[in-house]
Amino acid sequence: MRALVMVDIQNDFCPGGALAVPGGDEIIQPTNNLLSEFDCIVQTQDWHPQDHLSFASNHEGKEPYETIELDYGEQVLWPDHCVQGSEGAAFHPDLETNASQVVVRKGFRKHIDSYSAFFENDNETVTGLHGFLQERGVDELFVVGLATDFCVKWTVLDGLKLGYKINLVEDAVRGIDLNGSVDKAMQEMKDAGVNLTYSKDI
Ligand code: VGL
Ligand code: ZN
Repeated sequence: MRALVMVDIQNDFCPGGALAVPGGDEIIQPTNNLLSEFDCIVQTQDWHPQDHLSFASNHEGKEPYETIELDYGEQVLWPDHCVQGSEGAAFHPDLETNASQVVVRKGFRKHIDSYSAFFENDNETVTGLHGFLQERGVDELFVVGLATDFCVKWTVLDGLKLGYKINLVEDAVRGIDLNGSVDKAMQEMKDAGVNLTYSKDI
């Protein structure tokens, strides 16, 4: 059984948003076109408290895109984005969300960032998505969304580790691209065994 996973298609990751991904809104049409192909549709939603540790504004003297070391490793500091309940955290208004069966929120714990749809960045705290998919008999995922080099990448890598067959829909993802991070992410996902596909082929 297959599922579509739409990662973080939220206003703040689209042009005009607080952490805009170049061309982020271009993925909406191909994503909407895919919905009728799936019986199981999942969305993730980045959902941070205002005092979240991933915001540069919460670290004296730090600017967005600098990095800090945390217990769980390196953390990129971001502009304030996807604050719980804000317009920026809402799904893009053109995204068709009525068919979504579950929304997985992530990044709501002040002290842990969360890129992957499966685990928070400590690699330990679970979101519950794996349990949901297992109970639904899902063994193959089609992943679309934002951003290729962060939340999409970690969702794909964790999903592969958990044993799912994973298809990345290349025309329905876009990246932030910090120092070549999109190319690096694509390589990491390919090395880990992702299958690349296009929305028109699904
Ligand atoms: C994301 C950076 C911070 C993403 C979320 O959705 O890729 N990136 N929070
Ligand atoms: Zn975030």
